[in-house]
Amino acid sequence: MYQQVAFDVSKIRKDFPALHQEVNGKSLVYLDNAATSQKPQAVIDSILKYYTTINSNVHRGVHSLSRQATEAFEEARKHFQRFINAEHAREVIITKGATDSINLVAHSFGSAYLKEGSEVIISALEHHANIVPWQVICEQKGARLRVIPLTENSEIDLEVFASMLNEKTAIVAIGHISNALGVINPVKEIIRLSHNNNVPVMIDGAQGIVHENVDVQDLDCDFYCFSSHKFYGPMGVGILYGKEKFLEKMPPYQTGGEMIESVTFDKTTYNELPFKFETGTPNVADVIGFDAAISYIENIGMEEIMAYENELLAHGISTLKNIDGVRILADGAPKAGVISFLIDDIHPFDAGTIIDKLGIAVRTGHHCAQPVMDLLKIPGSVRASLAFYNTTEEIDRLHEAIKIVKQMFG
Ligand code: 7TS
Repeated sequence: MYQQVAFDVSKIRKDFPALHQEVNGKSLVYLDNAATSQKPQAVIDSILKYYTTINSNVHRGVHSLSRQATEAFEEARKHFQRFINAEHAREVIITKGATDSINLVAHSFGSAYLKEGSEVIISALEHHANIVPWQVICEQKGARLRVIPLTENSEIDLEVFASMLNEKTAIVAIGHISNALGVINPVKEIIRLSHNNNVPVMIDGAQGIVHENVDVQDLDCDFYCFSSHKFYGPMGVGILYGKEKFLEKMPPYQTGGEMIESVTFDKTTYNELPFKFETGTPNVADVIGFDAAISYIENIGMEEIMAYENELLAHGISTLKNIDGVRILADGAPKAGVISFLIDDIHPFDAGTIIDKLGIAVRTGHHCAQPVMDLLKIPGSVRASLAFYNTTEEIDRLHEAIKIVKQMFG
């Protein structure tokens, strides 16, 4: 459907205006893509175009602008549906982001399906966004939150996981790719094992959608969520895919306008899917911007992106490992997009500060995944997270910066 172009990183970089600036007097090397990605001009243009032309509220106006905005919004939804290969557009709910999507599932699914003594399974690798909502709903319902331990290599221990599934398990909620370590979880196997026990699975795809080809029907996951802003789209928009059979039975998460069919002071009836879960005026401009981001990605091709990113990751790991005293976390585990590391016993924050002075953006700390850092008995790490617009030269700049950090603290 879309014309595929050969992968040409220098040409691609021209599409991202924010990459071409100096930070601290040096040309910027942006390696904090797991926190948020930079945006191609096509996305920025589409938002500008929306606000300068069809801006109006959706799903309610008979006037032309409102109809055009509604059409663009619903076309975007269909595009998201095709991109993840959901069976129906009504299974694609527009949210504010991955965190919002997970809260929706935890609270709405939790209120319909959790009872006293139920169990929810997550893993020790999760981002706080896939821990805290489950903790809260479990507390409210008298349910138990269980955590799959990791192997020595920081991978999910599948054997232990299989033994944890039982008739009390209400749901399994697992990240596709760990943001803190970059480990790719065996989500297909987790889903298979869970379904053998009639347990539904939610995948937190905030990092997964960025680095993997996601087909929700092939995965057979029951829920899959992600954020636009990590996937080259604007902030403030996310997607929750859910199987209709669950979404139909789940109560609304928030209430108000949009999500209703009819309101009287005696009784309110709810709108059909997906609107039952979309309360109030949505972020129309940024949904349209995310639509443009997906078109941009499709134009390059997910396969091409994945192949290039894997080469870059392999180059990064081997380059950084060459430096004496650099320890790469979860080394040897299957990984995508992330190199999380320590330099001697230098505190990650100190290292990050110097690396920033050299014009390189990396993240330091626990990366909102404090439990896995506790498990590894470290305060945090330095994390270089990659996008398809990064280059081997940029990795080499990071290599030089780490050597300078070592000299300064050595
Ligand atoms: N799940 C995972 C796996 C994540 O990496 C993140 C954000 C979230 C959920 C939450 O996404 P949000 O868009 O709702 O904020 N991860 C990071 C990170 O690694 N650095 O900053 C944010």
